[in-house]
Amino acid sequence: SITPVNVTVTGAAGQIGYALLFRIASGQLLGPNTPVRLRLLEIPQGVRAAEGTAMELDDCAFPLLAGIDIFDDPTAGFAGANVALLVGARPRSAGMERGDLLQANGGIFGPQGAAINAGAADDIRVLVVGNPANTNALIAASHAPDVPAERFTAMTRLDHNRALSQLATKAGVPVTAIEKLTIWGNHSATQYPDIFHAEISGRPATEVVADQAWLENDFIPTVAKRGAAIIEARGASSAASAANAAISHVFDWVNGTPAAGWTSAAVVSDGSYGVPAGLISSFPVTSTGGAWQIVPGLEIDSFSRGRIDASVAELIEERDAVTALGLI
Ligand code: NAX
Repeated sequence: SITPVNVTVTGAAGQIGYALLFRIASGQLLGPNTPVRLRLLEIPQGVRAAEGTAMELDDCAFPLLAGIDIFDDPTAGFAGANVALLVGARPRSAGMERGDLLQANGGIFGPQGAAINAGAADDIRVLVVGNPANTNALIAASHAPDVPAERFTAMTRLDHNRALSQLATKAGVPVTAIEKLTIWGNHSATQYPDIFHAEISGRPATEVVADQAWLENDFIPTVAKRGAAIIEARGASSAASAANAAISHVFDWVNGTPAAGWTSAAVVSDGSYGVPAGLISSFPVTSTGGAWQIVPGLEIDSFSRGRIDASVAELIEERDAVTALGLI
């Protein structure tokens, strides 16, 4: 029998955690032949609720679920972890300044990075979901000097899926007809959903949907502000769709992306496309051999250049702010 893969999930008692854990335990994170052992990491106030979720996981009698352990200490929670989903974060409360938000999250992601460095498995792969995701990933990576920086990623797959859905609706095609869409930059309102390389049933998307006004005034802002629209409608932030994106990100990372096309993920920059090396920024990516590769050599026109640069400028500001705060 196969040794179970240890999957640590932080924020396990939260709403994304609730949408995520059952899918992991059912085999959707790593595939139908890989048993998983769940390690739920919460703050002390979240442990009781995590225990309740663990009871429900037990009650599903998932054949692939080899065990569940619950922790409120990061060092214990990440010990032996092969996959870590960093979902728990400090949300911005009313009147909170950005510096305070970064500081509070530095207090979470710094120690978690150190705990990953100290005790995670050699093949550890980290996906940061908790916001500000890119910069939280940068903080965690900077506290894990013995872990290759490429193992720290942040989630823009939800933005990618939102863009796929919006474009498919506009073109009147199924989402499966669309390839080569990209989310660039930060997982924030400055992100740039790029259709200039996208294809719809093999034709350039910009030919199928030749509507620059729609692109600028509808598509880009709708994708970038979708999270706020969900909160407005649902009275709570995206949870099942965020969990779905996290599942797809890790599944593709481990199992590889299909031969055609690409997806989007925030990965450490190697300097490609003018994004300063070391920043964790969203790129068009493929996965082979268990590692992400940035899709090379795409032509970037001046419209896209400006949008990418604006989002990357925000990432640089966030990096400089956490550097000034001594968080990296
Ligand atoms: P919830 O507030 O429902 O749950 C967060 C959970 O994290 C709570 O149970 C809390 O006790 C726990 N937690 C807090 N600090 C912790 C720590 N130091 N260690 C372990 N657990 C800790 O939030 P939820 O709706 O689940 O969202 C979680 C995060 O995902 C938020 O930061 C949110 O902004 C972010 N999102 C990111 C998205 C993305 O695309 N990257 C989209 C969805 C979501 O907005």
